[in-house]
Amino acid sequence: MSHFRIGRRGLVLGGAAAFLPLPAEAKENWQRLGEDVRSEMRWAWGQYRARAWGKDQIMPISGGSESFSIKGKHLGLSLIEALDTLWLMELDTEFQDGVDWIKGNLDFDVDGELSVFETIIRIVGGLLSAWHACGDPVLLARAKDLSDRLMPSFEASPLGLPHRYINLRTGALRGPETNPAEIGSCITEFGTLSRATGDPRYVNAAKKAMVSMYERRSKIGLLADKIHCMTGEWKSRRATIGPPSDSYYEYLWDAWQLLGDRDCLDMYRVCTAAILKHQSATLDGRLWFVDVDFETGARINWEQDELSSFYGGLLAQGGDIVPGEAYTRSWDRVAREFGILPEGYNPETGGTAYKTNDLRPELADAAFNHWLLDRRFVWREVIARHYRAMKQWNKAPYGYAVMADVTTKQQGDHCPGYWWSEQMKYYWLAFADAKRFDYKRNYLSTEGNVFLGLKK
Ligand code: IFL
Repeated sequence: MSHFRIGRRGLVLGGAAAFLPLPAEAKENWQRLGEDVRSEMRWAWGQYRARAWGKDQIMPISGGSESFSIKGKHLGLSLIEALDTLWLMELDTEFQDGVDWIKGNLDFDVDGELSVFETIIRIVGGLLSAWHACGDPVLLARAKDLSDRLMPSFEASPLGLPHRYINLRTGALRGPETNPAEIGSCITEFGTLSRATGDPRYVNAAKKAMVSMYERRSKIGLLADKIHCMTGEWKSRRATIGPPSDSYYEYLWDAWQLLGDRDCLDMYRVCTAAILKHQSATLDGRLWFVDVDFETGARINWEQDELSSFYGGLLAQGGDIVPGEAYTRSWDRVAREFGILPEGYNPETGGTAYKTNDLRPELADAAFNHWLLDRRFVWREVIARHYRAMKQWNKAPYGYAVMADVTTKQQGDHCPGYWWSEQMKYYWLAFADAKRFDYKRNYLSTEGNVFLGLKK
């Protein structure tokens, strides 16, 4: 595999043949599909602007709003998540409107508790990518202020493992029992912040947490999914590539891609080899990654979490193209069988493990990564299917909605913040040949925030 330090999702293409469209590809009007995505984004933003401006989340069926984390207190979550997507789509009036709201209203001096992990990937990341887009120093200052309020969670542990929750004003900590994803998914946000401010404290804290986690792997190289952040004692035996471990593996790779961190690359290789050896399993010709005991490798069950479907794209980025593609194809088949992906799937029964659909981006994310690597039509098709299914089933009167039951297609009155940052961006970038995106050198975070590759 190539170790060029090109963006996480970028690549050097292998000759002009890679660009020649197949007949079926030529039939699809990709530009028009891209325009359709942009027009849906503009419509949804208009609904948010009119009914939930500055609120964390719009309720897309009732037109109400809901806070994300602190009851009754809003931090403009959806607005912040949307910004770089709007900028990439050249929706500049909307983008500036959002930036102005942040400058006039966003204040983190709040007596309330937030998830350290969610706050970093969504709010710190959203502010940093918007700052990259427009260079407004207020956005960087807000990202720094928020990160400074989160830092005590890393500093309180002798092992450098953050507590799960922190009070933004008092710094009070809660949630010492934590997991790989919440410990180890901040090095690209904090690395970007350290680069921008010249203060290495952020990236050092993120790296220490990742290494500390890694050092606790079992003899067969696997991590369990619950750990005490003060003692380092494991509190579960389950190894999974899904939640709550998923983005730990993603960020080992990402630290190499964005920051050129060789230690993280080495850790990625060791973890990936162990996962491929002990967790991959084939059933009826389809590849899955099963949950296993982290010390013995014994399978726990066959159930699959939709959140794991990002993993095929990550494997391909790391050079494990064959299992990566096979795994993404397994998930695409599930999406085709149900019309839309359920939160959980059981390959043994062929039925759902959880019936909901949380308006998730992971399959589009994986296909986007495959497409950036090889530009094959098949991945664009996967993304187009994902988009069309979402438009058909998740569209509600005032935005896009989760689904309470994929078998009955009954919607739920909730639109998660990541919707604004992730799939709408992946669709747009995959279909529209976006002028403002560098398709060769780029980096998108686990939340889809672009820290490298915005073209002015
Ligand atoms: O916050 C999102 C992000 O992609 C992540 N996990 C889950 C969310 C999307 O499903 O890391």
